[in-house]
Amino acid sequence: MPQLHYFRGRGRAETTRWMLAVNQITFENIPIASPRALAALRAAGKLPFDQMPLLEIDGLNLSQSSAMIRYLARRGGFYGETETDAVWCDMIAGAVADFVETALQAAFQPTKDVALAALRSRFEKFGPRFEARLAENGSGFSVGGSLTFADVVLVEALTSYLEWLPGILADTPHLAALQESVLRAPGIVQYLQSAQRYPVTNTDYVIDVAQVLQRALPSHFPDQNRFVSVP
Ligand SMILES: N[C@@H](CCC(=O)N[C@@H](CS)C(=O)NCC(=O)O)C(=O)O
Repeated sequence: MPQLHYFRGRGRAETTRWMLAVNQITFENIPIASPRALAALRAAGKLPFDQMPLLEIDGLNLSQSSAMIRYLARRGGFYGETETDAVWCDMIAGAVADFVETALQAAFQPTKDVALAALRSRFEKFGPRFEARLAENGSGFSVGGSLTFADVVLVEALTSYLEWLPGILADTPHLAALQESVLRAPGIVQYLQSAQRYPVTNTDYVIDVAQVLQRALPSHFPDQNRFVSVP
């Protein structure tokens, strides 16, 4: 069974989980919960760039979430029909990577207001562009006439935004419709209801990451260097 090695949370592994789900591939989350577990993973020689997530699938050790989602897109036929579709998928997925970064960082911000302001501003930049793309494409999907990985990662990102800013899709009906349709897609429905779906990222996750990586916490935390290893 494919194994996904990562911290105990969504983070940079979450797009891969959604792509495994939409491919209806059963997988196992392997939580890396201590510096020792991370050291063992590093020692196993499976991390080409010394980073997580790691996806073990089809006899491959995949690094870089952008490569994982594309591998799974090709594997499952979620990369569009033509070269033009494929490059649109890549463009949209690239924009989504820029867009979702603010959501990935939200729990690391000093206050909820700071996080919300950053999310609002990022949505104001990208939301209308994604909406326009959907309107122009006209099929209900962002590329071609069927679901692609661009839609999956876009809805994964929107789902995170909505957890912080419910109602943010009120003025973007095409995005709201895409959101609904992807959340109903076979595989995604089951994944989101499963124990493999980690809860909304919060400060426990921020602490967990610092503890595993033995690095400093964000500066607003008390005793911010509590996990930093002293050589
Ligand atoms: N672009 C990479 C980023 C990977 C990354 O930054 N991983 C972090 C955890 S989220 C990591 O392993 N950091 C430890 C290190 O770089 O030593 C991806 O999307 O997979």
